[in-house]
Amino acid sequence: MLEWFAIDLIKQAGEYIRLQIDESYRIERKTGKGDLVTEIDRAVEQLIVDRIREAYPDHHIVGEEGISTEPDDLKGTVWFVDPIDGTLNFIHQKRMFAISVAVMVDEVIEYGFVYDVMADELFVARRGHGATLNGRKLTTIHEHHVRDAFLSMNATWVTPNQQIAPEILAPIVRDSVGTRAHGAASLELAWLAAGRVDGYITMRNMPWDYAAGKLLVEEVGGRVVSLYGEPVRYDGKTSVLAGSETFVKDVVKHYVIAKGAALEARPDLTVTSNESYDRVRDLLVLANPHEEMVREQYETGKTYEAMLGGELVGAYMLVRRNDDLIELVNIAVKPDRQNQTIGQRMLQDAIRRAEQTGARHMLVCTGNSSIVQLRFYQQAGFRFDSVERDYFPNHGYAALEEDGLPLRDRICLTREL
Ligand code: 2AM
Ligand code: CA
Repeated sequence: MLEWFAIDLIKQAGEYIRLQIDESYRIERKTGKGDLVTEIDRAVEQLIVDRIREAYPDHHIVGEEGISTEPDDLKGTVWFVDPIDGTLNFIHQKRMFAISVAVMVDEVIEYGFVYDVMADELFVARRGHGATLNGRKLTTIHEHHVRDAFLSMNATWVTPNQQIAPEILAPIVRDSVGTRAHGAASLELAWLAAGRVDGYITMRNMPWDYAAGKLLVEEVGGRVVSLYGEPVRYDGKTSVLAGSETFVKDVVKHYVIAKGAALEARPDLTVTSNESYDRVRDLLVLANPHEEMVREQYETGKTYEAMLGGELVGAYMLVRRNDDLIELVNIAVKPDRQNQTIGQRMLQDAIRRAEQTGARHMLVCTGNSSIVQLRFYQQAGFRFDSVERDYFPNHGYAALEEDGLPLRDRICLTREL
């Protein structure tokens, strides 16, 4: 069966690495000084890919070194393979690196294997069946807040870097019991599942780094999400925040989203005053399909646009209702840029700008079926204020369903500034 096949395969690959580790091998640089690949990484991936293809010719394989058949989508069975996770450790320390293999069936991870090659520790998770370390069952992890957690995180993320402002994660390092940089994502997640660390944070992982470790953590009651508390993606780079439910909530709420920290998360995101309606028209009508209304709001209010690198990714408007009240309207994020916290950061920006106008309250209205938005506004401190029943059908909006709910009533929320 698949589990035994995978274990046998990983043990064989591990044996090969142990034989090669003291031999000389070629090292190449991939994207940067810390991103290296050796001949061994490639040879191990080749070995694993060959055996999977022989045993399961219809399965897809996504491997870090690209010796694989990358699927167009994640349907069917997909293997995520990192032949050596923690290549820098492999090269320099000759320990603390792992073979990481995950098996996904129809977009759900069913098996996760993380093998610490030099320690000969094999962590196995099967969805719904728990997790083991060398055959011994792992128990449910303990709940920790940041203040009583022992963490694993690379120092990179608290020094100037491309992914996050250092001031966001530095307080977590300061408040925790201790922080260690272990340098192999899959192993750090496996150790979390074994209770050896209480939290793991990184800003840059690929599915082959975390997919196996994520299932290990989940099978012992932990959570693995993005740093902003969103589900991690399997189609590209993501941040990873892992730990007990308590730890994950504590980090997202009190360190990342609190005080508008999310606004700084991408240093290359800027929000500035918009000067041309045509530039933002397509975005604004995503938020409100009634263009005449949008056009009128554009004339009476102020519009802001969000740029990520050179790309226009979002827009919103502020409309003054009276001396005390300012309304946020038509906040929109480009569809392929959604769920990347851009909306959150535009909202923080809007609140800051509204504060500067001297208004005392901020208003925002949305539909009863916009569950995500209702959550999003409440997280930013907005509270329910009023409901206008049947606002949408009465104002000529086309029948629309979101999350299985018909769009009917307009919900307005307010927040003190
Ligand atoms: P690797 O050794 O297989 O490249 C290092 O802190 C951790 O992040 C390791 O698990 C490492 O995996 C991973 N990592 C390093 N550089 C990365 C990159 N550019 N993209 C994704 N993951 C990376
Ligand atoms: Ca690797």
